[in-house]
Amino acid sequence: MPDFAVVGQPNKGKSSIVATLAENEDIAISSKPGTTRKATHYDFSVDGKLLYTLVDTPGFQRANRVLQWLEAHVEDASNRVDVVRAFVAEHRDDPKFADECELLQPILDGAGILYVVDGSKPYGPEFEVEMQILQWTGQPRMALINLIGEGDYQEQWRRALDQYFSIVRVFNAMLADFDTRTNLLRAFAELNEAWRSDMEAAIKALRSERSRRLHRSATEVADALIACLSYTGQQFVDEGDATDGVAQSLRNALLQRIREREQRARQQVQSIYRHDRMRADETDLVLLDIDLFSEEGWALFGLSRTQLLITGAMTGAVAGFGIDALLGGASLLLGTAVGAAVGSLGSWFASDELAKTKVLGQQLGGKLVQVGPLDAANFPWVFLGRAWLHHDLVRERNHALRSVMSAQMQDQENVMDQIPEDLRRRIAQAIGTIRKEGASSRTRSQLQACVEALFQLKLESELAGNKRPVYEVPPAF
Ligand SMILES: Nc1nc2c(ncn2[C@@H]2O[C@H](COP(=O)(O)OP(=O)(O)O)[C@@H](O)[C@H]2O)c(=O)[nH]1
Ligand SMILES: [Mg+2]
Repeated sequence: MPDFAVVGQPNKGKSSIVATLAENEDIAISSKPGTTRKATHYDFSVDGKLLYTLVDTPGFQRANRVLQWLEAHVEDASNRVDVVRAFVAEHRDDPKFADECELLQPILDGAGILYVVDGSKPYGPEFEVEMQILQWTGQPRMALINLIGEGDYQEQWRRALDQYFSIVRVFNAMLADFDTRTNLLRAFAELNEAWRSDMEAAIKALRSERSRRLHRSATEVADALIACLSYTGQQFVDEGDATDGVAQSLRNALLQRIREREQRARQQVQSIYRHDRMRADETDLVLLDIDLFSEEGWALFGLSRTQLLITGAMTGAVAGFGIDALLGGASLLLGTAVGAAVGSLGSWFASDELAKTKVLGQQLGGKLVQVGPLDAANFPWVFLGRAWLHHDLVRERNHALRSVMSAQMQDQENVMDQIPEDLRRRIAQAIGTIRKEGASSRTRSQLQACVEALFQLKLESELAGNKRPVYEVPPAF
């Protein structure tokens, strides 16, 4: 399988590139130069199959001295790689050249070269020395221009790099999307004929893994929603004892259980995308952070009141449970009057309407207080809206990004109002059936297919004028 050694000066984003291409969130990335001391191999496998290996290396430290040594020891152009080999053999234990030996060894072992430079800083002759050393190895090589700061010296860099590298690309390991990543792998295939079929297989595997991940995530989210719709809380109380306090604490416990189930689904989705170590506080998104049961969250992630009504009326799903609550008594109005009455209102949230309390008399005396299941019409939409945004953020998040995830949207936007009508209708039907009849394997796969269709939609255009959610980049950048 192809190996690629990522080399360059310290602090040019080598480890970041390795983290993104190997989907490894454990690789140390730091603004402190010298964080990477040893050449480390990171295998990238999908479905148990090794696709390629990336080697993270320390940066060049004494390139000038190395080139001097090489030039002093070369006899003719045909034995250049042997001279590099001799250099490493002779200096292996010399601490002065520890970094150079570490970075050259994998190349001498057959790795392709990915030379990383920072295109936001000017080119300088000191880089030419490094490029020459790499050229001496004779290995296939590509240059990656990383734009770390504000400046733009790409043209200058390209002119220099073109002389030493067969392919020169701009690549941002933090923000590259899936297509940019696969395009880069395609360029790897062009570097060396011998790698072509392996790299093409890797791209194919990556694509099918992407749809598999989406499918698995949709299944997790559908299952979590089904579970949340089924939860109830019950407690026995003696005859004559008050039930209000009991109902209140059952209700709080029910909501808490649902919050935790949502959290678990998020963890599972993160795990599917190999973001296991993303801690809870790192997913405390500006938006996803909003409490599952809050007016603010429902306004953003639920259907608007109008859409809820239209969707409910279309499918008959709302009618059974709470159309009066939904309309605040407006259901006495008819036809267009209803639309007009609710059209100007935002989304609907009433915390006391979330779940009903029943008090059941018992044969042997006493009472059973039951709270739930949750019957608020908008709950499933809020749940799915949040899951959609969360999935989108996790899926597009590169493993080099260590910052807090964040997205921005216009406050007044109803996320779920943006999905196409036929999908909205399908979701409403699936949820309606699950609420009425409970989940069967048929309704489960119906809902799961809906969630999968939802996750395939891009959260974009209507959102705050941004093409995509904005991913916040840490201030240090
Ligand atoms: N803005 C920005 N910062 C980057 C990019 N790549 C790396 N960095 C930052 O640059 C620093 C060095 O990155 P690292 O990958 O550890 O570089 P290495 O020393 O070459 O391995 C870290 O603080 C990174 O977060 C990039 O594409 N854009
Ligand atoms: Mg590093």
